[in-house]
Amino acid sequence: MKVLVIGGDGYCGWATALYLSNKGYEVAILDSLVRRHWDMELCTETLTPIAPIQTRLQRWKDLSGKNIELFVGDINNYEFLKQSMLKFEPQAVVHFGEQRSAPFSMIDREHAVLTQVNNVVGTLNLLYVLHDHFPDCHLVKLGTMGEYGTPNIDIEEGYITIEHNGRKDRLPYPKQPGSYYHLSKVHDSHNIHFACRIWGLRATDLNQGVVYGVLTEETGMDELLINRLDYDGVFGTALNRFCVQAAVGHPLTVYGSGGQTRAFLDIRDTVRCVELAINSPADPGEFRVFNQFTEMFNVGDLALMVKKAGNSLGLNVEIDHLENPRVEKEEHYFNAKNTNLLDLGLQPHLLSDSLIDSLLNFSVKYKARVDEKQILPKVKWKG
Ligand code: NAD
Ligand code: USQ
Repeated sequence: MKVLVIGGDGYCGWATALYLSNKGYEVAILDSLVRRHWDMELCTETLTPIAPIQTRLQRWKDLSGKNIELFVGDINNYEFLKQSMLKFEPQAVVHFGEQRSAPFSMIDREHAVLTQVNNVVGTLNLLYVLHDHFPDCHLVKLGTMGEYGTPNIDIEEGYITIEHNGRKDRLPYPKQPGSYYHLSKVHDSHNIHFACRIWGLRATDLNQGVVYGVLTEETGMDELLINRLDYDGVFGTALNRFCVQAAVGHPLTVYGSGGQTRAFLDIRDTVRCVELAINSPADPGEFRVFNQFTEMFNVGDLALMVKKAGNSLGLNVEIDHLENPRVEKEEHYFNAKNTNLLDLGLQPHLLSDSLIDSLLNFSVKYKARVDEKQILPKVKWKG
């Protein structure tokens, strides 16, 4: 199967492109490389030294004998996107190519606008190319668990059956996202759902939780294939940040009380989930939603797990509770369903088994690259 990975130079996309290529799919990567540009603007770098995309791909070809075609450009440029897709003729498109940081989207008006235009217009362009040229191609789109927010009822997979005044319907699950970034994903979901209903496109929205880890079978084959690992206050995510903080002796930055519960998964499960989704495509006209995560934790408990694992490696790990820069509930109910991917055969990696190998060991190995000035959060949701 021919699979186009949009955003294939990024954290999830790079691991996925190599995994699918290794499995025998014919893979192409399309990426504007804008994420590398945003890192430069923020004066930050991934913990792990990532090679230029062309070098990475050449190394992959030398090692595996497999070619991954590369299209460098922006999906907001419709002509570029259309011509790239006409050349490659994908049967499935996996779309990771968005601005994905909540703090980045909350810096100021410009960053909120950039995030929503980049994400919503890019996805809309993609829907039009699919409609005009590839109506049977399966769109696998990365959404986020954060689309749902933290409602006081169980979170279903995309839809909820509601009885109202004696009538019943299966409706899109209510969305209460917590940043302009998370909102951009809600807007995408609505646009994709509409395109499925009106044009009969087939799509799967993968509402992914927070991803952790840096090691996959393929990215571990050679240092030139290493994946990015963000630890800074803008692009770094909770658990990845905690491990890097533990490695350099910085107190773990739990925001507020730490009772915020989120859904998590290992990057090795991200790549597998994408494969499961493309192998059993949505039907024409179907907008399918999978909640893509394996375990739920609150950030305070995560910090305790990192402290325990860090101490077992001889690190001296302290936990700090910072004033929360975000506006979010710190004590709340959170119970999300995730049976769709398990039913398709996902066998989860558990955090308790991978914390040391996939995260703490990498953090210690590359700790000399850490710029401690980048650790504390600088973006506030209010004022
Ligand atoms: P990333 O920033 O590492 O990668 C995104 C890639 O997309 C980058 O290489 C960037 O250059 C590219 N890109 C962005 N806008 C583009 C555009 N307009 N045209 C072409 N390329 C563009 O992000 P990631 O962590 O790999 O996340 C990938 C996707 O998964 C995102 O959609 C994100 O919302 C979603 N997601 C990520 C996580 C996580 O924890 N990392 C969790 C849930 C969902
Ligand atoms: N948090 C801390 N300390 C930190 C960093 C974060 O306590 O140092 C807390 C945050 O306040 C929040 C939780 O941890 O309550 C998660 O924050 P995060 O930065 O790890 O994740 P988030 O902003 O939600 O975004 C990340 C990805 C995004 C993806 C999302 C999945 O950047 O692309 O969509 O995870 S989810 O959280 O399920 O929406």
